[in-house]
This record gives sequence, structure tokens and C-alpha cells, in this order.
Amino acid sequence: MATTPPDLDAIIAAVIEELRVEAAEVRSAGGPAPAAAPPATAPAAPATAATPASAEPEVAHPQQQGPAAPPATAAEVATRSTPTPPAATPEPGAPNPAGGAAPPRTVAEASGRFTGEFGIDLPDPTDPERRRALQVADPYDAEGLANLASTTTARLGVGRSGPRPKTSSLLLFQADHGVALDAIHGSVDPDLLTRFELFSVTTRVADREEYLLRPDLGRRLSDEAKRDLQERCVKGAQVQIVVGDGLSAAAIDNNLEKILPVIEQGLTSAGIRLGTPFFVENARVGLMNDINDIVDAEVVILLIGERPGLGIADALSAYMGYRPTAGKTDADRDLLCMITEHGGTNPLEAGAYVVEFAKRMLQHQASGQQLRRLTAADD
Ligand code: B12
Repeated sequence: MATTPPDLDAIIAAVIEELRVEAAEVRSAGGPAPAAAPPATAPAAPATAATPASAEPEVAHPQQQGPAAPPATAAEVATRSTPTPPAATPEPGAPNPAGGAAPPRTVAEASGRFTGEFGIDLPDPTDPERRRALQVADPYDAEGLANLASTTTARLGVGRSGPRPKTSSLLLFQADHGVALDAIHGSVDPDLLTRFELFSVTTRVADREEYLLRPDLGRRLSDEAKRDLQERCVKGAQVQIVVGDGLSAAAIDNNLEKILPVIEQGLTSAGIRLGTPFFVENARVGLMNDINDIVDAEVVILLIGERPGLGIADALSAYMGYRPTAGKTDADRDLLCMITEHGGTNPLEAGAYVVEFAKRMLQHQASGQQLRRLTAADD
């Protein structure tokens, strides 16, 4: 019996129409599809598009030059170069001036990538409230689960759909992974370096791929860098500050503006002589040795991007060492890690801590394990 060929155009049109209706329903419901909805007890996902005042620095600093408000969500970290629309036109999800809850931001809106008519719009899975929402449908001990989840940023209580993860969990994981990749492969904003008058040098690494494959080359200055440091840097300072991209450009972009002035002013107001700060592209921690073989400072502070995690991709570390030189190892260094406004140590506070730690190193003329031994009695 002859069969009639299917009318593909009609089928595609029907599927598109169905998705359009589903997307409209999700939007009008103000949240994800029922399977991904947070439990009734969880707070509704708030609007985060405009990055609220809580993301502003707690202390206004005279050297700050009007930094943009830091991104509030992982998606915003990823799209930090996306221009912010004028204040007069609130973004979807921005606090509603009329007082009612605005519709949530969707992935499409957050990324600004879909400009066409058709797109499958789901709520932005990286919104902080949505990220933290417990999704176990019928927990045995709801309070216990909530308490447990509040102690960690690990992905607990994400529920499941049959044997599979929920769509929202999967999307969040993929979004976080994308943000981590962007942080690792991104470049530090050149305007930021210009504003702080940081000249740039490079390591022996040729490109970012080689940086990831050959950590040893990221611990050595290029010949040109050695010449530049020789010519441009003050020698024999008490403290040398160095900025390196490390494994997260976003860590420098989002934190340098706050932490660097605190460190510089804290040290200079204590009468400590500073070297000439500069930036190193494709830097690793061990580079401190090579640098100090040229600049010959007492203490070297390296502000460097940390390996991004799945959730926080803009954490900075301050690695510090007393008279680093060839042969010194991590046992001779100290560090303050997780400097970020997104769930770590605030960069202003961290700057103050780094200043105190540098003073301690200068006082005891030691760092790392040796400093521990010398100060064991004080602690
Ligand atoms: C990757 C990593 C490691 C790797 C480093 C391997 C490598 N070659 O990359 C391994 C698994 C070996 C490691 C080991 C340790 N680590 Co570790 N590590 C990290 C992690 C996840 C990322 C570090 C990073 O991105 N560095 C920046 C990049 C650009 O540096 P890099 O040049 O590529 O790699 C160097 C640094 O990572 C450094 N490093 C790594 N850990 C530590 C710890 C200390 C105290 C020092 C001085 C240096 C150091 O070693 C690498 C080689 O020089 C951080 C977590 C975080 N949020 O930062 C913890 C972290 C830095 N590590 C930590 C600790 C405690 C250790 C150990 C002491 C654990 C132990 N008890 O053995 C050892 C010490 C290692 C050492 N080098 O002497 C703590 C430090 C806490 C603190 N403030 O002092 C952190 C913050 C984790 C945590 N939250 O507890 N670590």
C-alpha cells in the first residue's frame, strides 16, 4: 500500500508552535517548568539583572576609578563584556519599580545572544537563589536537608527526574563549566592594566594552550621580560607587587580594582618601600623566584587568578614569599586564597590581611614553614 510522504514543513511548524506555547507558559508562570521548580518553602528567585548595591565595595576608595558593578551571577561573569542597557529601560528581572516581582531573567536574556524571534527561553540557572534552591520533591527530613545544604556550596539536594538529573541541574552544571572555561581562556582587561599603570611582560609560554600543558614554562620569565624588568623596575624594594593572570582572568578583572589600592596604600602608609608593580601574562606561582632574581625585593606579593571551580570562577589568590629565589618552593610561600565578592573573602578585607602578613614577613625575615616555626610561640 502506498504511503503519503509526511509534510515536513507542517510538522516543523507544529513543533515550533508547541515550543513557543511552552516557553510562554514558563514565562507567565514566573519560573521554571514544574519539574524544576523549587519547593514552596524556598524563596522565589529574585531579580538580579541590575546587580544590587550589595555588590558595591563596602568602603569607597580614593584610587578607585568607577569600577563597573561586579557580576552577580556566573552567567554575568561569563558575559561581563555585554553592555548594560540604560537605566531607564529596566532589564527583564530587574527590581520592579512598581513593587511587584518582575519576570525572572532567562538564559537568553542574560546572554544577550538570542536576538531572533525564536528561542527556547528558560530561567537563568545561575541566579543565586535558583542555584541554592533545594529540589528534592519530598525530602524525608526537609529541615535537616536545608541545614546540611546551607553548610556547603556543593551541589546537594538537587533532586532527580527518574534516574536522570533535572534539566535545571544539568543546565547549571553546563553553565558553570562554560564560565570556568571562559575564565581560564579569557584575557585580563587591558584598560584595567592601563588604569593601574601596570606594564605587561610574558613568561616562556607561547600561547594559552601551552600555558595549560606546560606549567614549568609559566614559572619562567621570557628573555624579553627579564630585560624589561631589569630596565623598568626599582631594585631592592621592601615589597614587590606583581599581578598575574594565572588560571582566571576574571579574578583579576573583578578584584584587582579593590585589592591593589588597599595593599599599596596600607604598605606605603606604614613607611614600607614598594617596587615597581607590573603584570605577567601566562603566569604561574613559581614565577616569583625568577622575578625576584631580578628585582631583589625582600617580600614578593603575587596576585594571581585561581583555578576556577564550578560556581565561583573569579577567585584571586595572594601568594607571598620572603626573598624568593631559584630553588625556593611552596613550602617557603604563604597564600591567602578565595578572594572574591561571590562567596569568598572580600578583596578589601583581603588587602588589609595581605598588608599585615607582609609586615609579619618583614619583621621575621621569613615566610612559609620557616615563618611558622619562628612564630609558633605567638600563635
Ligand atoms: C591546584 C591546587 C593544588 C595542587 C597544585 C598542583 C599544581 N601543580 O598545580 C596540589 C594538589 C598539588 C595541591 C597541594 C597542596 N595544597 Co593546594 N590547592 C590547589 C588549588 C585547588 C588551586 C591553586 C591555584 O589555582 N593556584 C594558582 C595557579 C596559577 O598556581 P600554579 O602555579 O598553577 O600552581 C601552584 C599553586 O597551586 C601552588 N599551591 C597549591 N596549593 C598550595 C598550598 C600552599 C600552602 C602553597 C604555598 C602553594 C600551593 O602549588 C602549585 C605549584 O607551585 C587551591 C584552591 C584555591 N582556591 O586556590 C588549593 C590550595 C591553595 N591548596 C591548599 C593546600 C593546603 C595544599 C596542601 C598544603 C595540602 C596538603 N596538606 O598537602 C598541598 C601543598 C602543595 C605544595 N605545592 O606544597 C590550600 C591552601 C590553604 C592556605 N591558605 O594556606 C588551598 C587554598 C585549598 C584549600 N582551600 O584548603 N594544591
